[in-house]
Amino acid sequence: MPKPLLMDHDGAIDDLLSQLLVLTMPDVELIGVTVTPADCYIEPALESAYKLLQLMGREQVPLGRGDYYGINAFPSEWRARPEIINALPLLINLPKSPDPYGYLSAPDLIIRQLSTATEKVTILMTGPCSNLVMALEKAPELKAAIAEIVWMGGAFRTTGNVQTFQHDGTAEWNVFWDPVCSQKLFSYELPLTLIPLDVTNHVPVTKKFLSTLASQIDHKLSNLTGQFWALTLDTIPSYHYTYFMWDILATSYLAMPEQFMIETAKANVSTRPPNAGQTYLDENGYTIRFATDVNVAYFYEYLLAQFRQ
Ligand code: AGV
Ligand code: CA
Repeated sequence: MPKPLLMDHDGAIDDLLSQLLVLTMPDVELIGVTVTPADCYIEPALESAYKLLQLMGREQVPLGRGDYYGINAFPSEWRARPEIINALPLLINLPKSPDPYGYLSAPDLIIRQLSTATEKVTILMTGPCSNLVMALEKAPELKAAIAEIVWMGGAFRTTGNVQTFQHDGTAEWNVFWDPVCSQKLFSYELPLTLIPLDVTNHVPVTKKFLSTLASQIDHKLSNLTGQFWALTLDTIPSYHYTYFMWDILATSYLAMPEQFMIETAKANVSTRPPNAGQTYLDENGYTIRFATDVNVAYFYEYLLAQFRQ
């Protein structure tokens, strides 16, 4: 029996690649996708999410629209990328997407899917966690319906990737966007596994990987994902602008948990400047799990195999 999965993403290129990867997994039954307007503008991102469902013949999977805008906004240049995705040759001519304002709000879709599920649901989040936290604030009893939460977020024993005013650089963006909801999520002490920068730093998007992916371009998904990834290389080649397989690594955890090194720890989230959104180890904090390492070669091979469709 495939395990039921709710996914919340925030429309960046690796979020969309992650949605596609989920749709290739035989052991996962996607029961809903909600989109957070964080690393995207919501209308084109909902269209991208719908187009990927169409491409895989899964347009019956319900989408939910995030209406809450976090505390610390993402840079606009990052948010605008789904417009380009929607114009790619494999996506532009798909039948028209629904009106983005016709969707249920994201927390309401999460509540509906959790309350009607017949077994415990796994939740994958590849953007900020606000939609889930708002759903659980409204319906706290649904915490019992969650099997595990897998979240790309945080930075524990490494520097963060936020570089902005009134900030010391210790936070990771998904946590920084809404430090208050992030701290609430930690405080629930649900089975929460973080895939933080500590482990995603091991998996950059490399030309070597893209070159191997291109050698199997006769497979439709290798063709499409190769184009997605090429769009991420338009950035300045310095640490803070290297594109990593952030969300894709978190998504792969669903299929290959045994390839990760996981640590259980007590931790907390700062909600104030100069380190708002920093996730830090703290004996008096909350119990969480986070990945510290992964079998890198296995991970890249896994992606190449999944996209040979
Ligand atoms: O901090 C990583 C998160 C991931 O969920 N996002 C990108 C991934 O979707 C924010 C981010 C950090 N650096 C970025 C980001 C960059 N250079 N471009 C776009 N987004
Ligand atoms: Ca993301």
